[in-house]
Amino acid sequence: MATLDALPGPYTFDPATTALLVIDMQRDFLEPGGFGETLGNDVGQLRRTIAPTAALLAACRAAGLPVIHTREGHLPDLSDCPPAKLNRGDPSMRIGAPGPMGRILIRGERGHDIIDELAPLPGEPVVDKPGKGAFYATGLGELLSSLGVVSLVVTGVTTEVCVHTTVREANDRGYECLVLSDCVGSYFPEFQETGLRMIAAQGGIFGWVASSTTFIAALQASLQRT
Ligand code: C5J
Repeated sequence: MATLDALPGPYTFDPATTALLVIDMQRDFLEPGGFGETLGNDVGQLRRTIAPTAALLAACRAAGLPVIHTREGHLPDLSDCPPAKLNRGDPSMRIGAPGPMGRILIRGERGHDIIDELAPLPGEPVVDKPGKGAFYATGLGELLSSLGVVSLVVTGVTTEVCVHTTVREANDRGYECLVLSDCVGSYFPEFQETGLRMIAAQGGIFGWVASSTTFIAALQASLQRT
């Protein structure tokens, strides 16, 4: 077992039953010239998560933790995209419209894929999700059950949208979620701060929050003891 300082209090996990979940580190959200930037967002707010997430991936892979990646996106015929999601925002910038890196949020398009810096290794599951949460309409729950996972270390973008929705879904399903503050990002600094505070509020209503260096130190110390 390992324990680390977190908010709202110590987080204890067993590396043997813990997985890393990396949410939607996709080109369209993170890369200059992608869909997110075209909407007027400052991708620098998300890109600061890349270096700490790369270090975290290396540490989790070395420790043998399962690493699971997700991507938000839809089938080319949009049959898995409800009208309520499709009909949002400027029609020229909607899901399925031609974007700077292919059709926006469509599976198989360049912008939909994960950035090169954090590319999944062969054999690491990539969960394609049509919703904001990673459990909705995916096989993630079954995958985690098959791996015996009870604790989730959650990273990715964006803090207040897909990270939050996934952590809430996971919390309702009984997973103990640790969100790493420097490995999650929002285009909006106030949402980043409040999103993290909301997770740890009220005694950890959705989970725990800590830095990636704190988590990596606890992981490595626990493995040295075994
Ligand atoms: C994610 C979004 N991944 N913000 N999507 O958070 O629309």
